[in-house]
Amino acid sequence: MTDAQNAAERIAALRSELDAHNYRYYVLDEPSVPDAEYDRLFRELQALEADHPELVTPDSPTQRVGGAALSAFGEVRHEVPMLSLGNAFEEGDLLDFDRRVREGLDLPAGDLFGGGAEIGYSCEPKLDGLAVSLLYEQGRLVRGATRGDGSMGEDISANVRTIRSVPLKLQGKGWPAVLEVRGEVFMSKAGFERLNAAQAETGGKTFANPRNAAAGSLRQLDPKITASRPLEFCCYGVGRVEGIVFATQVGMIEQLREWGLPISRELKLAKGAEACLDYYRDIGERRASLAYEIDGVVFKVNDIGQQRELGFRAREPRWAIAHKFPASEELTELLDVEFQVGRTGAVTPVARLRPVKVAGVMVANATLHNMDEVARLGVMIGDTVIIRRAGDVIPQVMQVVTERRPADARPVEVPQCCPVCGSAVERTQLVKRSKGKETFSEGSVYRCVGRLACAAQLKQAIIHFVSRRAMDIDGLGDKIVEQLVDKGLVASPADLYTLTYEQVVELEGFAELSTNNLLASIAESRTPTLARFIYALGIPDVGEETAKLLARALGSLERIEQALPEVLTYLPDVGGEVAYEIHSFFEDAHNRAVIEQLLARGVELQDQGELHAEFAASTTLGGFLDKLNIPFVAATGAKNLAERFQTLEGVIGADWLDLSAMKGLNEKARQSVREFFAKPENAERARAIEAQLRDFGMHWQSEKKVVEGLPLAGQTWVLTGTLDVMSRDVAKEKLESLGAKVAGSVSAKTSCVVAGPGAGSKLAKANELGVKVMDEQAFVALLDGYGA
Ligand code: 9MJ
Repeated sequence: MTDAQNAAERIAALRSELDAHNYRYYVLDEPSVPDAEYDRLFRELQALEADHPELVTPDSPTQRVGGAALSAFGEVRHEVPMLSLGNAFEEGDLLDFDRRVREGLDLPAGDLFGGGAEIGYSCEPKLDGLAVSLLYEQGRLVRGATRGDGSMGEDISANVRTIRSVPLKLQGKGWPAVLEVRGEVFMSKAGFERLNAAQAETGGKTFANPRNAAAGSLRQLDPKITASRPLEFCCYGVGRVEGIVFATQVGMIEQLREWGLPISRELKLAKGAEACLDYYRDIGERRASLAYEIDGVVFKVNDIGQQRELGFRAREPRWAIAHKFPASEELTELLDVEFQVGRTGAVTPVARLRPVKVAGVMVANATLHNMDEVARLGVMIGDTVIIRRAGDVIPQVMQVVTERRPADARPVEVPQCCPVCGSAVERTQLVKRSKGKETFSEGSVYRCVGRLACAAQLKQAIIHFVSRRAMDIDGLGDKIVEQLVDKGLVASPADLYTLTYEQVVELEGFAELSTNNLLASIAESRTPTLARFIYALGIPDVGEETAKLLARALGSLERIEQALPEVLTYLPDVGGEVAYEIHSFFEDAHNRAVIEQLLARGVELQDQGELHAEFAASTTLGGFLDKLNIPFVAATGAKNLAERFQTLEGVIGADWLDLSAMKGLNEKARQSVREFFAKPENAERARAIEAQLRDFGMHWQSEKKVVEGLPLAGQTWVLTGTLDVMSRDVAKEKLESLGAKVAGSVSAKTSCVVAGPGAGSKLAKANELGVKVMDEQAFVALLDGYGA
């Protein structure tokens, strides 16, 4: 075989493998290989095509990147018009629609028992994006077009080709010679956030919402810009089709999925209008946790014969309807901006609005997050603003209608003194520690420095301290905490334990029985677990999970109090910032005094003692040296140092000759190592960290056993829900054997979430952040693939 024949075969094999991975990723939602493997195959294909340009075809996965920019879009005529949908806003509108459908089909309206003919409807969420048409001829994508006015649209072929979930070539078999697919191009909430953050950083245009971002990205004359935007596609119907007839709507969509087109995961068949309403309510409840924005749900008569019989009215099908969620954006006036003081002293701006009904709820306040957000919005008091209420979240100020700004609009200013206690308000500093240096920049948060001397912070601290998941003191509601603080009976959480009968019975709403009950539940709270106690302290950035982790890993309050920040960062999921928060909380004399008082007043921690140090797998000397942030010494340099000198003392004691004789460390780094350890405080600090790690039971591994080179090295996985085939512990072990870290919570840095049945908030979070999710079956297949 010639070289060219070899190349052609390999190219074909790579293309079909990449197509198959794409299909599993975008359509089946079951990634089969890690991104790194996909990228490797992709680069191999790119290299081969570069060597053999004659073998490049337009449907190759490499050809999505976008060609030359256009000066204008061409026009496209939709031979089958792209229709819009009629709307239902209330349940009654949907019942009317169902009645019209049954009348149109000459079906009985139902008997006395509510029976009669029930229509089957396909149900899907209504995506808030842009309708597009994709034309496939002989299974190849030949054209993409916008809806335009329904008869004439714009040719956006070059742009749709850049969307990874749009197949350039249909999969499987049996597709008709001509197939026009219709669906929505949209941007996930996570993709939108990422895009806006990147745009803000580079000084580009930011978008008000995912729909605008999707529209702005798709209607780009330069397809390279479109290619850089996180657009997605979901199909929900067909236009021109030659050589095949579909029997049902759901069957048709499922067939499209088999041909490689992404469809909604929420597609369902419902029998009758009541079942449609159940679907509407269910999706409505889950709306906030969906990964993308929707503005309602769409119902379509499932039987395509019946669709034909019903036909059209003006530009709307009689067989489909969009049931919209109540509008969730409104215009109102920003009357004032007040500043609230939170538990950690953060002084945050809150918008006071002229009350307005949004999605059925009166809204008078909205969050403004912080002063950076105020600046980003450019909002002034007196402005007309757009506010949005999404799901259950606090209403947000989305945008300012600057054209309506009154002449007397005033800027928003941070108070210099705390509005509650009068202490100074300081702007927080962001500290970045890197390579031995600390750099400071201004944070977006302002803080009241009054701490527990500030009534607002004290009240919030106590409300948190007594809450169910913390010390769990029953009968101490917010109003009572307020009274206790305002009357000066409680000036710190420790004072709860010296409250007397006489003091409590005097409070508003208290009598003998309720007083005794409250005092009993305070007494009962004296024996918390270590984890609850740590959580109750309200350390900034330490939630329940981190508190549990600290308690489990270090086993005693004393060890947690003494842990050095560098040591804390060895715990899974504890980053530098959190570690410094924990450390500085316990360094603070006032905090220590409160803890001592709590212990002196009878709080007795349970389950102390055991150390279960859950240190990350890669505790090597190289990793340790890397954490010291020696200037100019990167991870590989640190590893080489460790290999050469074997112990920390060896590195500290290395002289100039030893260092110059070593490979894998450049001149600058060598110099820097010497200078670093020449300072006694650095050497002492390194020794102290190492000693504490040993004290805490860290097992040191030899340099050879590092995870680098393992297939999942550098990745963080999260397991959630129940797993059937193996226990979580086994799954964790297997992942770790492949080099992955297994974490307890989902963040933007999570590589993949394995979700079994019953998965809840972690799955929702993953969807919200656009983190990859796989079920157990796909996970087992992946492990099999690696022989784990
Ligand atoms: C959206 N936007 O999700 C239709 N749509 O059907 C769904 N739009 C539609 N169907 C016919 N799911 C015209 C528009």
